[in-house]
Amino acid sequence: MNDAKPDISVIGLPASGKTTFLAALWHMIRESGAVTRLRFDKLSECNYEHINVLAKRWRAGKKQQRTQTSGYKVVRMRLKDASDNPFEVSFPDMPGEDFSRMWEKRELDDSMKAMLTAPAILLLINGDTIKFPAWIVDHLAIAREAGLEPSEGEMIDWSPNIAPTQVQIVEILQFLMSGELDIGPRRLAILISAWDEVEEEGLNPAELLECKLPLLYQYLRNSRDPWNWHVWGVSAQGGVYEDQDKGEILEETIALRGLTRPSDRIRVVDGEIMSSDITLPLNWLIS
Ligand SMILES: Nc1nc2c(ncn2[C@@H]2O[C@H](COP(=O)(O)OP(=O)(O)OP(=O)(O)O)[C@@H](O)[C@H]2O)c(=O)[nH]1
Ligand SMILES: [Mg+2]
Repeated sequence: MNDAKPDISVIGLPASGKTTFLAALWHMIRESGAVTRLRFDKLSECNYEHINVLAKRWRAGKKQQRTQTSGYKVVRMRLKDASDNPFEVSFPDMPGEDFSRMWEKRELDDSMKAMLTAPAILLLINGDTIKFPAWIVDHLAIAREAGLEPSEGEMIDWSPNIAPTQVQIVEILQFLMSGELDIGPRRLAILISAWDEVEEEGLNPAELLECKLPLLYQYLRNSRDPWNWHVWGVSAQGGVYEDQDKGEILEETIALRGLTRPSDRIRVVDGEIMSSDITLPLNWLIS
């Protein structure tokens, strides 16, 4: 893997929407006639075949497959802004579990170190699957309801992956601001993904962050670490995609597939402003 430092790194917990975001971005910056703030320059590391397969799946309205360790591919993409200044975005298209493990165990190799010391970070949080704080007794109650009653005397151990989403994320952000990863103030774009699933709650992205992830919101608002941050809601699919591997057929996906321009599925929400330009948060990160 390339050990040079990218300008922006894209990170997120398991199933946070990393691969879907990459697929939608790749499609949109190459769709003829699509209007985007940033334009494609070149791929600096990646095989086209891998990324084209992701975009093809996205266009067909199929869920991305979970990224497997064996399928781990780094994608480094060069984009350019309106003044033709190029910059590099790194998408370690790796399973989110690898990120989780890295933070749980604090183990980093050199290429990960280079990636995580990028001056700008794009962090994806799946708005549809936020894990709220819960007591072990609640986990027990849920297990019982599902008919998975633990046997007498069996203990449910705490493990980092049952921690609430916001606890894991604050931990990750603190990790990025400590020790050898501490490079001083940096920019952070928080993207609440699967926005189509949460928008009916009537909150804008910042309000959702405050209501559903209050610990994260307070950590950022109180400038506990020097993040220059902003939050967007992003729907990289525009709605629910069928899980065709399970034979699912959904009206919602059929409607999305019917749009003349696939990039019209995309929605990027900044406060009360809506756009379909998926490059806007990346543009903010480099501006
Ligand atoms: N409704 C909706 N679901 C989305 C959207 N973006 C992603 N998802 C769903 O979120 C889930 C995870 O998306 P992925 O892109 O595979 O996430 P990932 O971070 O690459 O996951 P791993 O590689 O497994 O760590 C999938 O079921 C997607 O269909 C969206 O815009 N809308
Ligand atoms: Mg993935």
